[in-house]
Amino acid sequence: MTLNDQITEIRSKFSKDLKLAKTSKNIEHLKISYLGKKGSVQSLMQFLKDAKNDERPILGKQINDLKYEITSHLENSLKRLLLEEETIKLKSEHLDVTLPGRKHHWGRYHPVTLTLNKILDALISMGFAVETGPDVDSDFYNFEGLNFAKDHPARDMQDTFYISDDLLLRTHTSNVQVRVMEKSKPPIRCIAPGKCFRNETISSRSHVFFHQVEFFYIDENVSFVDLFATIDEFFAKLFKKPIETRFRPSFFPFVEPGMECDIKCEICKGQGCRLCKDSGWLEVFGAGMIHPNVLKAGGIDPEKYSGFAAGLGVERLAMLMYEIKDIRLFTENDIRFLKQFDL
Ligand code: FA5
Repeated sequence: MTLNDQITEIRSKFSKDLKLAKTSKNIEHLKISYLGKKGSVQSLMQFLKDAKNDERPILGKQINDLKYEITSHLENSLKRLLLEEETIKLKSEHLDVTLPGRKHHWGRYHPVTLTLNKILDALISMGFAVETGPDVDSDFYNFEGLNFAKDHPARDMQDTFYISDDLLLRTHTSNVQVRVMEKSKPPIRCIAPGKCFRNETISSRSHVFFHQVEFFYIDENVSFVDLFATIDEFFAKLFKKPIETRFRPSFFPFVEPGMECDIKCEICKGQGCRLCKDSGWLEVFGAGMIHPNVLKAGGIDPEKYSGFAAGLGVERLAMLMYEIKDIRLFTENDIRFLKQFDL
């Protein structure tokens, strides 16, 4: 086959291949297969080796012309395809900078946490220090050390979730009292916040899971007067406005005497509603002078020391502070409810 025949064949094959090339990558492959070291145009150099001296410049020019022709076709196609590819890419990555941004949703404190923090701030500012106790505790710390004998009927006041004969979910934060007494010497000013569990019927004011804050003070000559003064000061700090309270004598085996404290229902302003069981008052805590048997169980001499203790329900206070009508709302995790509370 002559050089001319070969050139014609390469040209027509190249023209077909070029038509089939649809991407810049295809063009790169064509460049290699036609103009590369082992490409079809390069293979024509064989003709120059075997040609006579006077024919060589003519044949060389023919090969160079073909090379130039193929190169310029490839360059034009490459430019066109690169432009097309860039346009497609830009379209697919289209960014509308005028669109409004996505809103970030900030987390908030749960209303029970907000209330708990306010209670702790008030009591800490009055000289109390925070201690904690376990949610799963022994019968001793939850009951026996607190003067509830094994068969004491007062155990029925707090329906208990038992894990075994001796282990239970604590029914109140009073389980911290004897623990703290065992490891500290009076004067003791302690606050114990935490979760409590009772096997009770759930209603708008009571739940099986709730929070309490226990606070107690033990020293020489602590009296009922100290308890009342502390409660007054505490409410003034917590509500930052006058609050109507009511005290009723009550029985708890671990205090003597004992009482319960009610606050005027903020929801119905004392008129009576579902939350306060139409009484106009909501029970928020129990309190009293620590029973000598409890001081003894904690290793403190009741002849020398006395103390008061109180345990308040955090959800009940939160309901009054934020005018929430149903305790179940705290655990339903409804974002519309939770979004309403701010520091
Ligand atoms: C006690 O738990 C005592 N440990 C309180 C105490 C401490 C008395 C120290 C004396 C000395 P009581 O069962 O009344 O007492 O509960 C205290 C408060 O916890 C109640 O006033 C109420 O506010 C809250 N509470 C009790 N049960 C529930 C419940 N099921 N759901 C929501 N809050 C509750």
